[in-house]
Amino acid sequence: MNYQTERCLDTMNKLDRKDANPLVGIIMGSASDWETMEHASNMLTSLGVPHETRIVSAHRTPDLLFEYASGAEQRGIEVIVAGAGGAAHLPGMAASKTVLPVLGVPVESKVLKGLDSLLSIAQMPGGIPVGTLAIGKAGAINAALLAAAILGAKHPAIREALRKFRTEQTDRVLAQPDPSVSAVAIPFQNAQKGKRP
Ligand code: RP5
Repeated sequence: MNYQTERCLDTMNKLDRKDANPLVGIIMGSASDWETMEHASNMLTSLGVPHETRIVSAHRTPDLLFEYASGAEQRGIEVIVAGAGGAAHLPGMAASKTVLPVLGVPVESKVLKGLDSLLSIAQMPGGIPVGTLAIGKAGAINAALLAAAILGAKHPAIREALRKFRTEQTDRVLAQPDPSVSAVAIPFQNAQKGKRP
């Protein structure tokens, strides 16, 4: 392990979240990606999927990226979720160093609104796949759900947690079939609190 990798691992051990025996590794290129990637972490938590979250940058800590991706399988990680923005090489480079499934989340960049991230992640050359999700929060949530679906083939409890999530989601929609009811109800509640509708 070289000096750069050692220093990053040392810092991360102090800062990062890690469940016991994580099955999913959520990595992201920068702390600024957390606003997006926390939605993946929250969804995995609500499904009871043990996971870890780490900053691993393809550009700023390339040696750490190689170390993380090549060692993930041996540590018991079964799916990697990688979020990055701009020239988003992290998911593709991670995928090139492991045979684990890698799910890429394009983070919404300031200048190009995440279109750059999306194309960087989706347009992998044949031979190294990255499962690419939507830009931003929706993509982060769906990456967690897709990771759970993959894990569900081997872990029955995760499959059942996913089934329960889907049932509850459907029930919530069916319980509120008329949008005009909630559209009226919300301004009314605000009026009760003295707010303008
Ligand atoms: C990428 O560059 C990161 O994934 C992030 O989305 C983007 C900007 O990073 P910061 O300049 O905010 O650290 O590597």
